[in-house]
Amino acid sequence: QNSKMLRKEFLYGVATASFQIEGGIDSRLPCIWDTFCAKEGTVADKSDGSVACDHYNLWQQDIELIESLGVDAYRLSISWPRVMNQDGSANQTGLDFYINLLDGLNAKGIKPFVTLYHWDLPQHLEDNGGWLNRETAYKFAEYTELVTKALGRRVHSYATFNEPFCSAYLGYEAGIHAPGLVGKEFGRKAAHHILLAHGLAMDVLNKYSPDSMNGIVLNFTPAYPATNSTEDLAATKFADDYNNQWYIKPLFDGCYPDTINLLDEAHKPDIIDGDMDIICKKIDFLGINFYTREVFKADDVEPFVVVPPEHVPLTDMGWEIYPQAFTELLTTLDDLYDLPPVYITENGCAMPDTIKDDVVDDQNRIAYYQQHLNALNDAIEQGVDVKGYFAWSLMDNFEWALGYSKRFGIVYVDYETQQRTVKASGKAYRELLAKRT
Ligand code: GCO
Repeated sequence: QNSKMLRKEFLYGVATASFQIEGGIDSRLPCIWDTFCAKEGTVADKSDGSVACDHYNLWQQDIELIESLGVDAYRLSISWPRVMNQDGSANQTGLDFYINLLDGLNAKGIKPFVTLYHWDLPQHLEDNGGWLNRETAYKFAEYTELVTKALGRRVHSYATFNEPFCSAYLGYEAGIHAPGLVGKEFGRKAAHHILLAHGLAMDVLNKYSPDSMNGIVLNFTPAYPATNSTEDLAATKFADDYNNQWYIKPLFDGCYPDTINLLDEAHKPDIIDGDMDIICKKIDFLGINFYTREVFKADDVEPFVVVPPEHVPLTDMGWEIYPQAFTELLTTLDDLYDLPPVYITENGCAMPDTIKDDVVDDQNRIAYYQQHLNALNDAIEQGVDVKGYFAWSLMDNFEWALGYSKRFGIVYVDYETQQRTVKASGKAYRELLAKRT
């Protein structure tokens, strides 16, 4: 096959996030997810991140695990409350953890892709209003400065944020993620401060880490209409603007989607003169996370409602398996925006895995990956400049509001023993990567 994706230049990796795998909570400040997990009715299995995959202690063997998969890169995130004290000074123990980890990866030739914010806001900042407080954006820039100065040249790529949609909408509007606020008046305001923080941090990254590839990671759930009626098409456009374009348009066009004019005054972000210029900065790469699509229809009360998937293939999350949306997403974004090189920073699925005699035969996950890699290949053949792909996730981990009940890893984790077992999908990934020429 003559696919670009089978050449050595195309980068493959695996991804994780700090709160989902680290544990080691005694050596860091509390974050909003610690607080959220401790509340009644927030996490399906009543679990938390206090141990998770115990990666804080097992990081050396985890580096060997990553190496054994034959990947080129590892995407991880830094826990803000682990590296910065409340007074803004450095927590050297926390920084050393990441320095050792990065040195270990670099020694094996594995490129570190570092995300600065994967949802674990220090609790003391939330107590001060969190992302509803503009001040948090400036704190984020200070944190970025501390990290970039401390980590030096160890990082191949920095992403400011992972999925602003999830932090803003799920955390401050729908209330299903930390900090669990509910209200339409909160989501857009939180989103604006996160995007502002991104822009401020880009300046810091370009100043203190000019040689790394610096950008941001966005998630997209492409919106499809239930029917071709004018009403359903309009509802779907609204949903797409609200969930997807809201987070990318300001980065490239320096404005929010026109849908903003349909929102009540109280629901609009607090934009100060100059903000949109800060947000609309050149980025070296765009990270895109893709899992599924959603179907929408018009409604008498809400601007749009989701039509739950029926009689279609689903993952263990209940998410429709629809790889064609992956291709269409990439070609559409490429048409709409002047994109820099793209990295697929997350793609994967939860499946109801079982382990027997040290074997996890997850043929369903292998099929998901094959379909999505093919869909990605189609987008590349249609001209989208995609340079790499990360499987979510390296290993099973804390799946947020669903706790440990959902397994996304290509490596199985036994949470009793912390034993890691490479699944059939992990072996298939290794074989694919080994075939590259
Ligand atoms: C994400 C998250 C991951 C989730 C994954 C599955 O960025 O959405 O990075 O933390 O575990 O998406 O829901």
